[in-house]
Amino acid sequence: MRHFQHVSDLGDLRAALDEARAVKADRFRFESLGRHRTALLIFFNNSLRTRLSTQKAARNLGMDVIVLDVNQGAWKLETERGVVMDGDKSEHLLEAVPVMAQYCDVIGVRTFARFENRADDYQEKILNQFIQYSGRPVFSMESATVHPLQAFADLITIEEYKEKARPKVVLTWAPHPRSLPQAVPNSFAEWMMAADVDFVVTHPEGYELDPRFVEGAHVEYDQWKALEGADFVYAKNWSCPGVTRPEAYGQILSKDMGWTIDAAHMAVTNNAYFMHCLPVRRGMIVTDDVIESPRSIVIPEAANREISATVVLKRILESL
Ligand code: AN0
Ligand code: CP
Repeated sequence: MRHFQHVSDLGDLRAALDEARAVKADRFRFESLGRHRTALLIFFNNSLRTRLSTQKAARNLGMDVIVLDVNQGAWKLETERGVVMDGDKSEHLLEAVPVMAQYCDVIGVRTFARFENRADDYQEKILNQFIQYSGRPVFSMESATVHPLQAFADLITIEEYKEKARPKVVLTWAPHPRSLPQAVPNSFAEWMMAADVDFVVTHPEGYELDPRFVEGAHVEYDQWKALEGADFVYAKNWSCPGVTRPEAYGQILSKDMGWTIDAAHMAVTNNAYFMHCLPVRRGMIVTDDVIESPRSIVIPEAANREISATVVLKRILESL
């Protein structure tokens, strides 16, 4: 595997999950694979889990790691070609990317959706410039439209906790005070559609996810109905994807606190496990009692970020 953005990049998903289980059982088994190889992790946006788990994964494989926070210490980067750079941006991505590539073998990039232009975001303009101008394998650490390391960790977690062969997994929108990207729900949907689960998505009108991620998925606008009999509840806020409401792309259409996951919502499920990628806002997305309950698996879910990243970096190293 060279680049990593989509579930299809892993090939056979069953084999990837078996590999994840093997890596988790012995995470240092491949510690000579990354010797004298350097991973460069570039952050345009904040991160706690991705920043730590991806470094840990690289070290499991014996790699060296360099972390760069572009907006704190590096020159501010211009990303548009043809502009007169008379503003606050000192360097262009077209020089910065090939320079960064000189010092590493693999590049991870966190670059959130900017919500300025839907086409730019949905074409993954920034991530693709890294692919095009670095000549290195590039993996998404949450880019404009996808968060594949998260979705892979989520699927590993569901595999570990499921109590039946084909569990019912519900992705539910929940309220949040800020405009958030669609990357997490997009990737979660993409991975659930590829997995052996009964997948249902629920959200208010206007929050329809891009068809490239939810084509063929069961969408249920009544959250209570969607949650009935669920084995896993995956809560996440996202802003308007601009599918049915193009003019509202990236905006907040609802702050309906009736969608917050509380004990009453969990009561209609099949004693479901509660999942969230974190960071989560308590009282908005989920109540304290639900996230603190024995059925909340948000911490083991975060722990599996190290496993998904180890498998992904291992596969990239094997392709070098
Ligand atoms: C980001 C998002 O919703 O995409 C990162 C989640 C992993 N969340 C926030 O910015 C709060
Ligand atoms: N879930 C996740 O990617 O968290 P961070 O934004 O803290 O990396």
